[in-house]
Amino acid sequence: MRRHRWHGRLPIVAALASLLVVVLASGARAANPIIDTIYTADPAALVVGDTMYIYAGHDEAAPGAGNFYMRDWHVLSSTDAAGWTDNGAKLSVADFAWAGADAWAGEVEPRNGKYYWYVPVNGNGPGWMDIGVAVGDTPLGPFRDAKGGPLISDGTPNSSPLNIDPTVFTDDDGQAYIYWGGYWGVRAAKLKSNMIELDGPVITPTGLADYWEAPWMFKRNGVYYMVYAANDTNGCVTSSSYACQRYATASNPLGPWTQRGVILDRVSSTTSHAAVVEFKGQWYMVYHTADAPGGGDFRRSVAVDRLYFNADGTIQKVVQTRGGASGANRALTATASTSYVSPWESLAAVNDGFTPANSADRAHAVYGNWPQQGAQWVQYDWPGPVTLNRVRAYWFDDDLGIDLPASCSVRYWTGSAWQDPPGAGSCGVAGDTFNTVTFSPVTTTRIRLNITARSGYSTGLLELQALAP
Ligand code: FUB
Repeated sequence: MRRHRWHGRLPIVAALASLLVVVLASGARAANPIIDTIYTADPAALVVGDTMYIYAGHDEAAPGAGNFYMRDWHVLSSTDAAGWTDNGAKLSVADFAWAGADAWAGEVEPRNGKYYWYVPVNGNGPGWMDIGVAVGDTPLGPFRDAKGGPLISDGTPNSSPLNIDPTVFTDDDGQAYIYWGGYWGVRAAKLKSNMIELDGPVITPTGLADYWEAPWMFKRNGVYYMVYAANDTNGCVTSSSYACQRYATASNPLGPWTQRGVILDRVSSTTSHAAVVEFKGQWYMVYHTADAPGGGDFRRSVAVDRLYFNADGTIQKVVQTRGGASGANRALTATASTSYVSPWESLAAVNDGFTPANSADRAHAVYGNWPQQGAQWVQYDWPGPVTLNRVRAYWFDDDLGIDLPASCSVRYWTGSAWQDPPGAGSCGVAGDTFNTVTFSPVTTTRIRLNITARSGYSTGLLELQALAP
């Protein structure tokens, strides 16, 4: 515990003591879907340094619309695969002078310090979808058309019945490959080292059984993996309006492939589109669903879940989590409010998913209520019911006017009143650690942490978790 007796800012107390301000902060996103401020789809993942980027389509269809309305692509990023930032639209159909609509599923491949973004778009030429390529100097661009026309179109010999969904993979020897195609028509070709021209003929790879669309290629332990959307009724889906994700393996980047099974069951949207990526020693599947509020088949949202390999290199089926996995920190999807936050501090700090090193850790923003004293509170609200059985508080202590509290208690909203959670243990006030309050599970839309300050001090929090059973 830190002790401090500095009161230099206390004269302001009188001026501010009467303030009881409710401040709203939107929670960082980590539970699925990872972003709900816009609808996102067709994710492709790329790890650069300590950041995972997701290059996602942007669904803008009106509620109830029966078609895609997609004009640009957004880049999402995270340094922990839990809290995600939408960096905005970084490429749009308008960046391709020869295209007119349909910003469908793309993928970014790094090469020679540049980032090549392969995207299907409705070209203004004959046929429907073409594949173009943009280039940028950083993972966030800015990106520009790298070619001035399609890389692949209906005029490309042996092209797919629908030229969509490119995935680009660069092997250890530097040879890059592009796979793509829809309407059951998967195709593959080598790319020249300039990354904007095909190198040799388009082939029709074999063994990708029940392939429908959305290929994603990667390599692990010398084995080539292809994940793709299938819509067969032989173990994939019961209605071919939907899709699952199957995967296949090969010992050569152009196949032949051996289909290995389903690794993502049907999602809530009719389409299914996935990427698989290793990030900071863990493997993830990034995919889309219709799970966001107001979502649908043309208003999809990107989700991220863990993916596990067996010892023999086969892949376990991904467990789709909604609103967070069991034991997940539901605070990440809550809206926080408080009795008071100092104007220079941040209420959003309490549910940004940060794990502090100690109670004085200012590596992230912090919540503090100086110069308020006495009773204060921090509350979480959810748009729908969540089930919780633990709350964990990491107290902030700045060795100045903010100290560890004298006491605290957790309460939950029954729908008409605040109540103690059944069997709630004591509310700890230790520094440099998470203080856990455990109780029998409650299903609620609100919880509140009541805080009583030590005499002469204010209080603060670095993180306040609310955990699912
Ligand atoms: O988003 C438009 C299309 O839906 C994509 O290109 C397909 O993979 C499917 O997700």
